[in-house]
Amino acid sequence: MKVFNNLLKLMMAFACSLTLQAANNEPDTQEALAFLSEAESRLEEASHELSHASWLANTFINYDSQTLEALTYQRFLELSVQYATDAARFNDLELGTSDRRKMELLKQFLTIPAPLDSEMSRELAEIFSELQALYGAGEYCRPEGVTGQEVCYSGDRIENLMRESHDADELLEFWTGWREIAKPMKALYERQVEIGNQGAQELGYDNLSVFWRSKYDMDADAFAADADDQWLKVKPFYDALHCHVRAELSDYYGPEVVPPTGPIPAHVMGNQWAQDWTALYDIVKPESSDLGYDLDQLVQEYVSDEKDMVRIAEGFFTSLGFDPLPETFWERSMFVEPVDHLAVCHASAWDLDDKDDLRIKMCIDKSADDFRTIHHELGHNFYQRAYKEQPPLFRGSANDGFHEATGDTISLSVTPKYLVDIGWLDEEPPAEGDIGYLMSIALDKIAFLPWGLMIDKWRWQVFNGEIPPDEYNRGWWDLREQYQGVTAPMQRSEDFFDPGAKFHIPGNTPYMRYFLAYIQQFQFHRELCEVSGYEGPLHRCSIYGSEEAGEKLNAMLEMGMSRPWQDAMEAMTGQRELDASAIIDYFAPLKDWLDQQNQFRQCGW
Ligand code: X8Z
Ligand code: ZN
Repeated sequence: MKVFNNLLKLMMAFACSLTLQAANNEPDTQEALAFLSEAESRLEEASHELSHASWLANTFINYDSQTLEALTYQRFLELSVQYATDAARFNDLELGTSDRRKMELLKQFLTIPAPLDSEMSRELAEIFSELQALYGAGEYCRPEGVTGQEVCYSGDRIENLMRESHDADELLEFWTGWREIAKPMKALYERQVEIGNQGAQELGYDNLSVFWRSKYDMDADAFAADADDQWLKVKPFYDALHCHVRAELSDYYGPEVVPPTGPIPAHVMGNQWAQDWTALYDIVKPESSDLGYDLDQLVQEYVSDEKDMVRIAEGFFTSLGFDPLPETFWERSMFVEPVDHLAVCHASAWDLDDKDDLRIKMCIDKSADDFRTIHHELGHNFYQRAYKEQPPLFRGSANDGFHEATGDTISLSVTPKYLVDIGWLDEEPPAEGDIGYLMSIALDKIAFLPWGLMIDKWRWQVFNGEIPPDEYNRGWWDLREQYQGVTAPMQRSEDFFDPGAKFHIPGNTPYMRYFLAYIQQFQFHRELCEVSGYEGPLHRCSIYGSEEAGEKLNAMLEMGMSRPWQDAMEAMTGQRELDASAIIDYFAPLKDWLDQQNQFRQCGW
C-alpha cells in the first residue's frame, strides 16, 4: 500500500512538472488534445479507485473505511483541481465543439473544488468523509419499556416511523430527536464553505454559488431565473394542495396542533422533511373518488423479498428493450440495512468501473414508497450503462436533472394498467377513482417542488455570504416557510443546524437536480406515451412493454453529456426547454377538484 502511495505521488509530481514546462509556450491544438486525453484517462483511473473506497465507507462505516475514503478523495480532488486549473491555459485556443466542451466540463468537474494548496484539499477531503459518516451513523436513542433500557433508532427507521405514526407527540419527539445529529456538523460545514469558496475563486468563479449554477449550458443567473419561472407556473397548484391538506390535517389533529391558517407545523406531514406527503393520503383523500387499491398492500402480497422487488422493477426496463442487469449487480449491491454494522441507508445507484459494475445501495422496506425509489435508482443504473461508450468526460447525464428524471419517468408508468399487466390487479379501476389516483401522485410530485427549490436557494445564499454562519438556521427556516409554507414546531435557535439533518447537505449533493427532474419527468412521460401509441389521459398511460418508447429513451441516454442538455431535451421531446406545462396538464383534473374543495377556505400562509 505504501509503495503504491509513493508511486502515485511520484506520478503526480511528474504530471505537474510537464504542465509547468508547457506553460512557458503558447499551447497548440495538439498539446490541448494530448492534455485532454491524459486528463480523461488519469481522472477515470482515480475515480474508479475513489468509487471502491467510497462504496466501502458508505456500506461499512468505521474509522478505517472513512480514513481510506478521505485519502483517496484527497488524491482525486488534487488531480481534478490540477487539471481544472491547467485547462484555463487553453481558453483562447480554437478547438472543435466537442473538445471545447470537454475543457469546460473539466473546469466544472467537482462539486466542491479544493484550492491548489494540498493542506486544504486534505482538510476538505476529511470534512467530506466526516460529514457523511455523521449523517450515516446518526441515530436517536431513548429509554423504553419498564426497564428503561435505551433503544436506538437509525435515520431510516425514524423515516418509516414518521410515515406510519399519526401520534403528534411521538412525531414531535422523533422530529426533534433526529435533528440532534446535525449539531456537530455546523462548524465543519462552515469550514467546508470557506474552503470551497476559495477553490471556486481560484478557478475564476465569484463563489460556489456561481460555480454550482454554471453547470447548465446557460448563464448562471439565467438558470436561476428559469427555475423561478417554472416554479411560479406550478405554485398555484401547490397553494391549492397546501390549502386542502392543511384543512384536513387541522380537522384530524385539532387546531391546537395544526392551526387552520398560517404555515403547517413540519412534523405532521408524514415525512421527516415534509418533502413527500404520500403518507397523508388516507387523511386527505377524496372520499367520493378513492383510487381503489393500496400499493403498499400489493407490494406486501406479491413480492417475496427485497431483492424480488428490484427484479420486478428491472423487468420494467427490460420490457422496453434494455438488457438485464449484470450478475455482479445482484451479488454486490446492498439491498437491506445491515444488522451488524453501520451503513449510509439513503438510497443511491453506483457505477464503479464505467463498464458493468453497477450497484444500488438501499435499505429496502417492502413498501410502495421504496418500490418507487427502486425504479428511481435503476433509472440511474440504466443511464450509466447507456453512456458508458462515451469518452470519460461525457459519461454523465445531459444535466444532473436528467439523471434524476429517468427512473422517475418509468415510475410514472407504474399505473393501474401496469399493475394489471403484471398480474397484481385483475382489472383497471374505473375512471371515478382518478381524482384519488392523481391525489396520491400529487402528494409526491407537487408537494416536493418548493422543497426541491429551497434547499439550493439556501445553499446559494450560504455560499455567496447572504446567509452568514450565525444565521444558518434562521435562513433555513425563513426559506422553508416562504416556499413550503411549513414551520418548525418549536423555536429553533442557532444552536441547531437543521439543514444538516437532510442527507444532501452533509453529503454535498446539489439539490436543484430534483426540482428539474420533477418537472421534466412529465415532459418525458408525455412524449414516451405518445411514441408508444397511447391515447387517453396521461395519468393512465403506462409505457410498459413499448420497445418504441425504450428506443427513444435510450437514444437520449446514450448521448450522455456529450452535447448541451437542450440538445438532449430536443432529441427526447422536440422542445429545447424545461416546460412546466406537462406537469400542469397531467394534474389538471385534480386542480379543478382542489379549487372546489377550497372555495370557502382561506388559503395561503
Ligand atoms: O436522494 C434521492 C434519491 C437518490 S438520488 C433517493 N432523492 C431525493 C431525496 O430523497 O431527497 C429522490 C427524491 C429526492
Ligand atoms: Zn437519484
